[in-house]
Amino acid sequence: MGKAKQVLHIIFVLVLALPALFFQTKHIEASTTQNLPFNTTVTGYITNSNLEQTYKITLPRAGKIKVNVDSYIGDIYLDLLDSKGNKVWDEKDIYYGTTTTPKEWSDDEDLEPGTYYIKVYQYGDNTGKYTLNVGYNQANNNDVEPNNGTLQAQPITVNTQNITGYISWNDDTDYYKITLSKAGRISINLDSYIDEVYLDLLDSKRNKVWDQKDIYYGSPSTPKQWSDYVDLEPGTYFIKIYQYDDYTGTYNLNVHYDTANNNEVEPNNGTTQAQTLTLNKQKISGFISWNDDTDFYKITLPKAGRISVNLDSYLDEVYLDLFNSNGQKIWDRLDIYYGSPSTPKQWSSYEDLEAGTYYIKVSQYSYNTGKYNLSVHYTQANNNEAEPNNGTTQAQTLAMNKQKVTGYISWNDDTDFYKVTLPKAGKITVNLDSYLEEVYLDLLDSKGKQIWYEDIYYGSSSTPKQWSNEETLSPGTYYIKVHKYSEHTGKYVLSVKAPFLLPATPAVNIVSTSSTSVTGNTNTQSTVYVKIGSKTYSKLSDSKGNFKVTIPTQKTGTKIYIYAKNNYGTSGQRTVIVGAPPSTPTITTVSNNSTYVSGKTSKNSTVSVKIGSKTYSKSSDSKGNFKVTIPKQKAGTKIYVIAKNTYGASLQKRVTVVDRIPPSTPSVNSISYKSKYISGRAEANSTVSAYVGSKKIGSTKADKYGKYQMKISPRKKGTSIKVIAIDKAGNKSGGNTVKVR
Ligand SMILES: [Ca+2]
Ligand SMILES: [Ca+2]
Ligand SMILES: [Ca+2]
Ligand SMILES: [Ca+2]
Repeated sequence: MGKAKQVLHIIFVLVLALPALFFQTKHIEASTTQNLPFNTTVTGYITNSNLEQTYKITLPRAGKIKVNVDSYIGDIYLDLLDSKGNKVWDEKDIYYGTTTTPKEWSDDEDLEPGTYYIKVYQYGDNTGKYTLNVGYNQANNNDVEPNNGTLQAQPITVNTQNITGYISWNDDTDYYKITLSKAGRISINLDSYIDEVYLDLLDSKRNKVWDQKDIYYGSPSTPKQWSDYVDLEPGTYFIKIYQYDDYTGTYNLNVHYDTANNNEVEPNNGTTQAQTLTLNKQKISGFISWNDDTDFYKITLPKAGRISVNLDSYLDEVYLDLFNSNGQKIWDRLDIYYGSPSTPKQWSSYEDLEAGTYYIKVSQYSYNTGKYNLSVHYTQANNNEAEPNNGTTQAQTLAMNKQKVTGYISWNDDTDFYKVTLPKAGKITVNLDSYLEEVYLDLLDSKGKQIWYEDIYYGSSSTPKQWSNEETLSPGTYYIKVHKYSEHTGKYVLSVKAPFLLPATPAVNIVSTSSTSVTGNTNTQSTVYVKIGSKTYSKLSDSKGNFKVTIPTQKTGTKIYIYAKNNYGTSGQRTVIVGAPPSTPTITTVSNNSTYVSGKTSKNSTVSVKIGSKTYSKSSDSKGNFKVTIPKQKAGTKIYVIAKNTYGASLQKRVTVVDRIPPSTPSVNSISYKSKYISGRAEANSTVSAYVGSKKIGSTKADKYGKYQMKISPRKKGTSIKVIAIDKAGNKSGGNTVKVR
């Protein structure tokens, strides 16, 4: 020991002497305890009279000390004690030192702040010199001790706070507390500079979310960068970091937190807590977490219909169940997988259900957690069948020819019965438009015995299978049974036609503009309807099926629709058009030269030409023109023309045959220069005139025998006299020119 060091030694001994008296442990003796600053080398001697020395070190903050000993002694012991005398190190055995070559020994320890003692003491009877030096590195941790249990747990602000913690010889556990205001995902990130360390995550009741996550391969130079996440409900949680074996050191800790933004209403963990989901409107965002593995939703169908359940799942895998109100499973743990936080699995499935309350259960698959969106689309079936109709006694009566019933086969209704009753034998047709992929239809007799059944397939919700079948049946009651094939559900439209029970399409007599009723024939005791424009007139047919329905008179061309109804439906419809008799014919002049009578009346009418006792007839063409051939008639003959069609006869038209034949050239007896008369023969009753040049010199009327005698003044010999005759109609004969002799 040098002079300076000896002085120091004495000062230390003096300073330490008094407080050292109070130490309770016998291992530390006041006479040999000295303060040892860090990074200061002190030399000590073990002799048979000085068997041990104690050094005191003080750590202002937690950190790592490194104890270095160069021992020139064959063997010595070294202990490290805390301020209470607990042995951090017990009997570190430093051997193989010699007086010439020291044993270079060192060891380190992570320690909390405080006072510690290093005790060097004799082993056996070995004596000699040693040097001691203690290095110190602050851990620079910012965790707040004590934090050794949930009650002391240090709060961490998620997303912002970075903790540097420290596991040391005398602090093996650190607790941190996080508070989640909403459900969400936390990621715990730990950079561990420790060889190996444990991490637990606890809920507020100290249930272990994570148990002994073992984080290893850390080192003071290269931390292990570890991270893990978990989905949690709102609440307080504890992170516990604690020692593995005797490994110590620092770590960095932070917690990242993303709220799930779920809008479900917890607790919703069973049917009684089930959250009501509004059909077609509500999109629920739900969350399956470590501490919530089940969500129940309740839906209510006011009427039978189809629900589509849509789930966007951000979970790797999740279960979905559908129950009815009795707890029966409609869907049993449908397994929805391939979801991920970045790309949800877009899943959908549908079911046809009767009216009622149902439950959807979303539940955890294995340890998968995360978010999902749930919505339910609902379309009413709009079926008009009368449930219950599940057997012959409940069978719904189906009105043949009239009724189309829309029925529905659903998960909870697999059978519908319908009843028809035939008053007489005949052929019926059963028609089914099936929107089901496949369905059975049975025809049963009055005792419920099957007559036939049919497997009707290839229907779809968009395009129904249009099926029909005919059967001739004797009078009686029959049942039609529509029932489920396998698991197929959906809508159908059923009708039964029995045309033989309908009234015949009425036979209708013509209706003219003068008609005040529509008459005809159909089945007996049927109500006959006459529809004109927006008005309908009706009357029951009589015991022979004849009917007479009073109507106001109608204009020509008016369309009238006639049909009959009875208890089994409506007959076919007859259409008649109101017609009128032809118009009074117009006639082109008929002469004694004519070989026909022509003119115009209404189209397609029969034109009759009556002359004396004879009648000649012909149809008018499509424009109403007609031409009826007749024998030539004498002028003055009366002709009667009338036109007829199905609606009646026109007024009669009378025409008189006109004269169009000129008289023959009159004969002229010889005329002398003394003659005072010209005579001859001409057409009976014609007017005979004589001309000299253009001058009329006389005129007379032939008698009924054709004789005429005309008074003239005598004319000179050689004078040319022209004689002509003109009949009553003004027809002129040729001229007869004679010379006066
Ligand atoms: Ca602690
Ligand atoms: Ca939930
Ligand atoms: Ca039904
Ligand atoms: Ca039914």
